[in-house]
Amino acid sequence: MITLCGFSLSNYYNKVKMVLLEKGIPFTEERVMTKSTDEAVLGCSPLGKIPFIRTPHGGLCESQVIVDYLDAASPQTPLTPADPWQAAKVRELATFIDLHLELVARELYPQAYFGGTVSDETRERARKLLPRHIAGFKRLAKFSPYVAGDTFTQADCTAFVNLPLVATASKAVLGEDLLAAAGIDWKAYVKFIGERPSAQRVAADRKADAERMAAEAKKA
Ligand SMILES: N[C@@H](CCC(=O)N[C@@H](CS)C(=O)NCC(=O)O)C(=O)O
Repeated sequence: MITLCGFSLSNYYNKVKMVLLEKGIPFTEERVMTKSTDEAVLGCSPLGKIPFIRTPHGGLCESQVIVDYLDAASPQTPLTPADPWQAAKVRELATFIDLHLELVARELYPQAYFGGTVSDETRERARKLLPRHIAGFKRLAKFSPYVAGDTFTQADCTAFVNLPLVATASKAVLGEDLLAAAGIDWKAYVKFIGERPSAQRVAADRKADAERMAAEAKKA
C-alpha cells in the first residue's frame, strides 16, 4: 500500500494525489508538514519537502518522479502515452509547468496567500519572467481539450493544480492575471477538468485543509 505524505493544501501533493485517484491505486494519507526534522521524514524526503510517498520498497520524493513511478508501476489506466516520443512530450509539458510557471509564481506566494510582502526585486523578477515563460507554455500546450491534446494525461494533473496559482498569484501581486492576459482561458480549463471525480476530491480536501489551517492560525 502506498502512503502519500504531506498535506492537502499543497499543489505538488495534490498533483500526486490526483494521479493516485485517476489510476485507482489504493493509498492512505499521512499528514506531514514541511521543514520536518524527523529522521523518518528526512529519510524519505531529505529536504523535508512534501509530497513524498512511503512504499513497500522505501520512500520516494519529488512529485514528478513519484508520478512517473506510479504510472510505470501500475500500468492500468495509463496517464502517459505508450509511445516514447508522445510520453516525453507529455512529461515536457508537465515539467515546463512545474519549473517555468509554478516555481516562478511561487516567489509571489508569501504576499499573494500568506499575508506577507515580497521585495520589489522579487516582484520585478516575476514580472519579467512570467510573461516570457507563459508565452513558451503556449507553444507547448494544446488545450484540445486536455492540456497535452485529445487525451487526459499526467500533465492535466499538473496543470489543474498549478495554473490557478500562477493566475491568482500574478493577479494579487502584479495586478494582472498573466495567464488570462496571454489569452489562456484557464478558468474554463479548470472547470472542465474539475468535473472529474479525482479533481472534485482534491478540491474538497484542499478547501477543508485551508479551513483547518486558518482555524489553527487563529488559535495560535
Ligand atoms: N520539486 C518538488 C517541490 C515540492 C515543494 O516545494 N513542496 C512544498 C510544499 S507545496 C514544500 O515542501 N515547501 C517547503 C520547502 O521548500 O522547504 C516536488 O515536485 O515535489
